[in-house]
Amino acid sequence: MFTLFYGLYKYMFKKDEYFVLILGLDNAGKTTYLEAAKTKFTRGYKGLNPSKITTTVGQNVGGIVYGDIKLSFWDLGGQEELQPLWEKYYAECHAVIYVVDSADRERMDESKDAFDRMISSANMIGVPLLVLANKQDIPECMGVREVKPIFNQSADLIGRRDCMVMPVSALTGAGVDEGIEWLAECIKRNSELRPPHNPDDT
Ligand SMILES: Nc1nc2c(ncn2[C@@H]2O[C@H](COP(=O)(O)OP(=O)(O)OP(=O)(O)O)[C@@H](O)[C@H]2O)c(=O)[nH]1
Ligand SMILES: [Mg+2]
Repeated sequence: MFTLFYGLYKYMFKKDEYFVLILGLDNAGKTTYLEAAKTKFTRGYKGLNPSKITTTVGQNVGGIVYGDIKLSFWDLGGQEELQPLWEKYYAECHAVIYVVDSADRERMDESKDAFDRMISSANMIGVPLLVLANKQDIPECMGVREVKPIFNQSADLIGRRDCMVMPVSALTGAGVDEGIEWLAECIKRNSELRPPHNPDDT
C-alpha cells in the first residue's frame, strides 16, 4: 500500500532534476541573468535589485521548475583566477549557459577563448550549449548576427552537441524565456547520455 502511494506521490510531485552551469567572463551578466530567470519562472519572486548584485566569488545557486523538470543553476564567478574552478562542475552538469557581454567588443576574443577551453574538456562531451549574447538593451552592442559567427568558428570543437546563440537582456528579461525553453528541450532529449540527478535513486 505504502509503495502504491509513494509511487503516486513521486509521479505527482517529484521532478527530474538537472544541473545547468552558467559560465562566462566576469561582468558578462551571469548573476543578473540567474535573477531574471528566477523572476520569470517563480511566482511571487521579485528578484534582487540588479544594482545590488556584486561580482561572484565562488558559486551562487538557484533553481526553477520548468514543466515536469527542475533546473538547478550553478552560477560561477567569471574572473580569470576563478575560471580554473569551473572544471570541477563539468562532469556533473547537464547543460551550459554561456553568457557573453555583447557590449564589450574588446573582450570578445577573451570570451571566445574561455568558451573554447570549456568545450574542449573531455567531461563536457555531449552537453547542450546555450550561448547568450547578453546586454541587447545597450544600443551600440553587438547583435546576435555579429556574435553568432564568432562562436560558430568553434564548430569543430562543438561537434554534434546542441548549440544555439540567442540574444538576451538579463536586465530587462527580454529573451530569457526562449532560452530556457530551448535548453529544457535539449536537456530532456539528452537524458539518456546525461540522466537526471535523482537523490532517491542513489
Ligand atoms: N545594460 C545591461 N547591463 C547588464 C545586463 N546584464 C548584466 N548587466 C550589468 O553588468 C554588470 C555585471 O553583471 P553580473 O551579473 O554581476 O555579472 P557576472 O557575469 O555575474 O560577473 P561575475 O560574477 O564577476 O563573474 C552589472 O553592472 C549588471 O547590472 C544587461 O542585460 N544589460
Ligand atoms: Mg556573478
